[in-house]
Amino acid sequence: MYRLKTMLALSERNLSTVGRAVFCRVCSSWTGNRVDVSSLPRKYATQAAAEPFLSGSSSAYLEDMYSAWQQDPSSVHKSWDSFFRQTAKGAPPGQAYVRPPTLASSSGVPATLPTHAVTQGVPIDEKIIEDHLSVQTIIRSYQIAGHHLAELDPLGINSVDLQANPPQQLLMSHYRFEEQDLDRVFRLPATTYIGGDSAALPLREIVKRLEEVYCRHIGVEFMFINNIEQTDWIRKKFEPPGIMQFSNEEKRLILARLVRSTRFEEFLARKWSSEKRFGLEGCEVLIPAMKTIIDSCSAYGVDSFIIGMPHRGRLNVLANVCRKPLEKIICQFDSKLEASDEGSGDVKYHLGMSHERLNRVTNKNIKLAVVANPSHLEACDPVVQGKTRAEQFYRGDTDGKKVMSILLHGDAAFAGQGVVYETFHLSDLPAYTTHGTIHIVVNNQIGFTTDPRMARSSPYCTDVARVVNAPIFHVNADDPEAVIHVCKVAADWRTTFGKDVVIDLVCYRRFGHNEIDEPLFTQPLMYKKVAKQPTSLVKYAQSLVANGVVSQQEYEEEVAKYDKICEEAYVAAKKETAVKNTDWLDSPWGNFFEGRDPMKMPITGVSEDVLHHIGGIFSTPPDDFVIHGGLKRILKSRSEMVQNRMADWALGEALAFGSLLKEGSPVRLSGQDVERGTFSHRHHVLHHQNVDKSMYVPLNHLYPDQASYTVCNSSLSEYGVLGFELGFSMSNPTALVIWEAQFGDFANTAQCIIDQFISSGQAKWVRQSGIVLLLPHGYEGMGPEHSSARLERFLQMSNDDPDHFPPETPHFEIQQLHETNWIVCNLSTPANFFHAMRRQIVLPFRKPLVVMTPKSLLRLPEARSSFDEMNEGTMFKRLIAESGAASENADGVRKLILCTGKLYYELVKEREQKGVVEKIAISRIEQITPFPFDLVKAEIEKYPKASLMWAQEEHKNMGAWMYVQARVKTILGKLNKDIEIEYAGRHSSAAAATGNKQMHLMELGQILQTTMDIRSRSKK
Ligand SMILES: Cc1ncc(C[n+]2csc(CCOP(=O)(O)OP(=O)(O)O)c2C)c(N)n1
Ligand SMILES: [Mg+2]
Repeated sequence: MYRLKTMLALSERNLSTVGRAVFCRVCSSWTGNRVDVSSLPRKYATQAAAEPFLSGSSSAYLEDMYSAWQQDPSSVHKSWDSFFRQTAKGAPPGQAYVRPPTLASSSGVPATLPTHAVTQGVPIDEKIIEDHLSVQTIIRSYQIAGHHLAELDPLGINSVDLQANPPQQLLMSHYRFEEQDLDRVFRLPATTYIGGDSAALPLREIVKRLEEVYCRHIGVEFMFINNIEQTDWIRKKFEPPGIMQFSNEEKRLILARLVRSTRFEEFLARKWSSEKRFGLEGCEVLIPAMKTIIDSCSAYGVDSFIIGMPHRGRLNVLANVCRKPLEKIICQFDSKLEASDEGSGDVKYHLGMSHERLNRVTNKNIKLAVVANPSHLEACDPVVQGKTRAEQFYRGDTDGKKVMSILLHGDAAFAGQGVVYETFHLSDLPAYTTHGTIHIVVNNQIGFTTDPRMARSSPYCTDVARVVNAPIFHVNADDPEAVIHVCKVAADWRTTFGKDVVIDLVCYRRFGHNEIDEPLFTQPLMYKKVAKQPTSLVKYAQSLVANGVVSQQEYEEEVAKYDKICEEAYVAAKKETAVKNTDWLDSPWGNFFEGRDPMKMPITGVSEDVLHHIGGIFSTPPDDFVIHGGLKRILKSRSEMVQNRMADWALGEALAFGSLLKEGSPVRLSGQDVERGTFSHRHHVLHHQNVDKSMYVPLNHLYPDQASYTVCNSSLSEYGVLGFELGFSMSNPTALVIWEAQFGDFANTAQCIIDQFISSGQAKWVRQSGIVLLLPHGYEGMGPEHSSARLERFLQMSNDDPDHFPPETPHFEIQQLHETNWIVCNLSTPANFFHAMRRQIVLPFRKPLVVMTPKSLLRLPEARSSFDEMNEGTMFKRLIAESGAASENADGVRKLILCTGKLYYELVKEREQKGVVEKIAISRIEQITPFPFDLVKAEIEKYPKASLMWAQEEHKNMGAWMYVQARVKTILGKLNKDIEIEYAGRHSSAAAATGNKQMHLMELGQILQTTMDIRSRSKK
């Protein structure tokens, strides 16, 4: 017997009481081990024997039997077949039961069932039923909980599920069996495949086979999945005898791949002993594992793999999975080589790449992309998913048969980082699914210096995956064949069900966290054990040599062959004179940039006809489509606006989207409640009031040959969903991809995506993205959390120099856009919003765009735009200059107020009321970054006698004040003007806004009062 681990999970209900000593005697006879009775918890089963037949306690078993019978009556024992038939005919349970045959027949094969009439009322042989229930329960217990006892830790010191003892439900319980019962033959239930061709087996053999399947080097965690077809499928992949057999050729392939993986790390360690590379030592099997997944999925038709992974083993994956030329990797170790192209670069274990190669096993071409990622663990998960989804979308790969993602994780990060959970929750949503991701956890049982016991509260580091019913295959990484088997099953699973699956590679970390760390400081015992541990390559090679699969000489030749490849690459790398950041691009855009003049500022207006056509369809529901009365009114007023050639915010947005769709650019708008719009202003999806799930998206019915529009309410996640949309935007530069926050301040839960990817992605990884962030912003008395989208943070991360006035060339505007890391706007008119959206796509390059979007302006009549501002020849305005009375008599103007966003309308109203329309000019800065130095300068020059003021509704330590002040100072210096810019706005504060409406109004009143005071003169 493999181990003393006979279990009875959740089983007491089916068993009658038997003394614990009997159980222990039985177990020890099976295993040869002595069982200490006193150490067993004293637990007694319920008196199942005393229960009437079919009490509630047997219901789980019965349910299984019943569903198996429903699918195939011959799959259950005849006694059950008969029972269910009788019940179906209406017999009460007590009478439906028919006495079974003698199961422990002398021949060892169960006798066939004698038929009895339902009404005969033959007494029930409860012992036989209970024995069968017990066997069934034993089998089920292994299926449910065998993984807890599997030998997963190659070091044999830790319990990978953090349980020193078998968990509660695996406590050895009470059997009714005596020693001699082990040789009794039991018919196997339909819910197991351990029998192979045998329909019945002796109990001893049943337990032995279950131990082999569930308690050796693979721990299959799957019985929590609430789908019979799927659990049955998994059983078929692990239970049949001999299922895990490999041909000699397959074994040699595993060995060759293990040689590459192991010798690559050894090569790097030899050449750069103290250089950080986050080596894979201790989990070298990762490389054969990934290659197996790719081989299998390639055979199933996948030709594009998008991979996300952390630091550990990344170089090895690039070299041996993606086959990035070795010399390119080696070059990254040469600190003297500078990048010859754009970008500030990143450390070598964060870089991405994209590569096409021939898969030698399937002889098919495949594309492999590893997505660049920051140090922030797991942050790239949703990005990979978005990129994968986008590729599937553009290729029409509606069920993920061509493009798939593989995500690698560390054990500590997988358990600890919330974005893992957020990403899992996207996995089955219609607009976000990638039809199954294969997750591989490099579970080295440590996170930097922290033990699993201190790093997570869940038994396994993989428990998060259970929320989406992903099967989890724990596997001892020192058993390469077991690893390869689960990889094949994982690939089959994805292909069959299109759902996520997790491979938990339980391994160890041979050295410290990085190459200069000393692990003995913190894990002395573990590392003493590691020091004695031969590599899995050595162990596997020895076993293959011993079994005659390869000779020692063949093995050594394989090693020498790869060592030579590394050495040759090393020599070749020495000859390289420069590195190129573009060599490490994860999402190259082919010839997108070709033929585009990077200095051409595009015009964004569209023809009057187009505006009318889109506006008309956008405001008209189809005939016979019953919409809500309130919505009818909204559409009617939209229609009137179109007739009057006016647009409110929602119409301006729709006109932008619609015109891009017409021109062939797909548009995707994703975020919480975006379909209707948080403020009920958008209504991009019309719902039939009488037909369930009948919807109509007007923007998808504009033109027969238009691009497709996707508008999708997301899960309640910012980090996950923004990451996803960023990934989506990376795939195709011709698409407009937009993420909208419910309120702008919620974007800070996605701060990592904003900081690490969006603001700095191009600098670090030469990766462009035209993603748009719509962040509702504005002080309207809604309290601290619904007012500010934290404009100041975006401005602080902008890369333009406050002290540098760029050269005033004809290309000023486009040059600034070309150089900026992103564009930050606070827009005040629908027309400008329309142009900003369109400009994203017609620009000759891509830049992220962050827009502070309005709330009250959505309905403010003054904040509407005429079609004149959107039709041909019009374009985006970085600054909207004063155009009223003040501008007509500039010399008489006493004050120039610069502002941004919705405050403009409040200032204008106040100016009117105070009767100072001719004395105060108000100009709006619409694009804050890159700062319109040239236009602000022109405004200041225009009003030579005016003082200068910045007005904002945010607090002084927030909003655009500090950003604007520094840049206006530069302008004033250039103009030799001896004035300063004054401030009007809320005082500094810790909270973003007051929670008190009265206070809010008071503060606003003070701001307006300060702004309208024309006595001030901003002298230095
Ligand atoms: C979000 C985040 N927090 C903290 C860190 C610092 N850090 C780098 S590696 C590491 C340990 C990771 O452990 P694990 O996920 O098990 O991966 P391993 O290094 O063991 O392969 C930590 C805490 C980080 N990189 N990212
Ligand atoms: Mg770890």
